Amino acid sequence: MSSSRPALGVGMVGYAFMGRVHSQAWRSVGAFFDLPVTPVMAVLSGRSARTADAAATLGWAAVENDWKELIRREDVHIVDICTPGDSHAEIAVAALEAGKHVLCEKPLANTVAEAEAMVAAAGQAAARGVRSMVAFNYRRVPAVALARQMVADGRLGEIRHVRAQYLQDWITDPEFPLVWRLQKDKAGSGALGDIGSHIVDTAQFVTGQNLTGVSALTETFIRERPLAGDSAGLAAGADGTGRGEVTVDDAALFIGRLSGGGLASFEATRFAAGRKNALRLEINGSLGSLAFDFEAMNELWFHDHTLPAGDAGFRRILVTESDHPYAAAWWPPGHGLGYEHTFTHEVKDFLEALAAGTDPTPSFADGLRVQRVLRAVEESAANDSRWTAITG
Ligand code: SOE
Repeated sequence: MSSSRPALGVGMVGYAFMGRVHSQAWRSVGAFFDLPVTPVMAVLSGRSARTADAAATLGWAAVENDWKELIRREDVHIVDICTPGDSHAEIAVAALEAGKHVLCEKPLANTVAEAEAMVAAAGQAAARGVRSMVAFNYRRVPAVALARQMVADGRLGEIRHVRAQYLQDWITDPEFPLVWRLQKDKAGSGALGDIGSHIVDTAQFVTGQNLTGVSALTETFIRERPLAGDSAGLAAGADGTGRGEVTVDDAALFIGRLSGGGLASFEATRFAAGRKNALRLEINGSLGSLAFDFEAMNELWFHDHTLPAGDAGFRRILVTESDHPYAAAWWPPGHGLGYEHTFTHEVKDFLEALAAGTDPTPSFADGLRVQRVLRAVEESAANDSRWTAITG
């Protein structure tokens, strides 16, 4: 569809879960969206001997074993960072300084200090026309984008409550191995950073408001786990060589205030047995309410409180009509989208911003804002849930 447009070479670092889903997005985006540029899957970087196989399977033309070499390449214009959080800052700052646009997985970094360095590098790069974006993909679920539009259009009136949950169950079994997502030095935090970061970003995105302070509880239910043979991802097998300490939270609960005066509650856990990827959001405003659950991601529920009580109820909007966000590019009404499409939408919006010379969102500054909430949650939880303002 977009083959006669200028080409932009993509270099991706990391090829586990996020690398696979980003590859799918880069592969398919030009087939469904009429883009102003053509992304070229130029090079994949990974440290292990499996990188070449991964590149062949996922559709990357070349391989580098050192990400620094990937950044140096002239055929790479965009660096897509799909590694654990401990390397985000180093790779992103180096890429931006080398004049490469950067798409970076979430959470932006493992600490506020790293995120601040990334924002500073992004600011300097932007002055040279080099752009950056953090990959909070759930903003690009059509139903979530529609929810934001409805709030912005005033359909909910004044926002009083936000109830956000991200519920998974993949580490409920105490014998599930100690993968990198359970190690603080690699992941920064546990459920809090991995999935709590998503609900903080989604809540702030949909309401257009920021959290100003929090009071929090965190817990680690299983403190030791079998060492992981290969800590590649969610399904890694244990290698039977002993046990190691879980150094992150298993669950985080917090309440907060929104800049517009509303109250918000958040729950992030990987111990909600039976819940697989339940990113849920309910918003109550003076004129109505919205409810969303990613496990039924093509649906948005709306209660219009201006209607006569007898008629109002909650009505289901099937977010697959051609006038819904992103939907027209895909299938006929009612046929629905999945998890991977959110990443396709993400790279589509990213590429359009690059072509237009505008700053894509969410920006690194948005990622830093989320990082400050995560830090406040950890500080509050470490201090008997003391109220902790979000500063900076
Ligand atoms: C694991 O909890 C995980 O893959 C997250 O890392 C992703 O960000 C989320 O989209 C799904 O769950």
